Amino acid sequence: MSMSRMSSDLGNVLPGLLGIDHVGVAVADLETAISFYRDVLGLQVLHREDNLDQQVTEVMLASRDAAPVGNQLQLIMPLTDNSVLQRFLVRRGGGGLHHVAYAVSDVRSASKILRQCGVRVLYDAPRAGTRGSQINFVHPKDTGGVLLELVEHTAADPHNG
Ligand code: V0V
Ligand code: CO
Repeated sequence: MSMSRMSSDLGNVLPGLLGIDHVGVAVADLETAISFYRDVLGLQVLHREDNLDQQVTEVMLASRDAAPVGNQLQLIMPLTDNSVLQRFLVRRGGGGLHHVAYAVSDVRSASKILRQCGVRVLYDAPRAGTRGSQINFVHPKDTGGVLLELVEHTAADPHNG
């Protein structure tokens, strides 16, 4: 699949792409990572949640002065040894940049369009993400080596405007 093919299929734009929502960093020790980003960098912990579907425990942080949407850092730690994240940590020999998440207005339609463009969208239907969002992923081998998350926030989410 060439880039020119992708461009013409999309008209150079993915409808409903709102911007970068968060960057996901995989860590083996959540508390140590929090103490760097909160106590040294000065980010604020906005949210903490266990996602049993993804088998991760996660913390969202942002600068106090950041806009309420986007600009967030997601620290993720595996909940179990069966987690895909645990495989990532073992393979990399420790933590690292795990994914970049893009906010979209409609994760189903974004997934469908990306699939039509020949990229591997991982789930047939969106799954539960942080704070009640709906998420899907594009395989890192189709994006230049970084796992890409699509996230649609729900109306009830205070971080959605
Ligand atoms: C694997 N690879 C990656 C990667 N994970 N490259 C860049 N970024 C990543 N995160 C590379 C790996 O180095 C290998 O490359 C190749 O892909 C296959 O590796 P693997 O260990 O066999 O991995 P797979 O294929 O079993 O799993 C990779 C995928 C998996 C992407 C399919 O991680 C997955 O299903 N991810 C989606 C779910 C997820 O990541 N959840 C955690 C975030 P070489 O060595 O062959 O070249 S949860 C979240 O963000 C939430 C809840 C939220 O925001 O709300
Ligand atoms: Co994420």
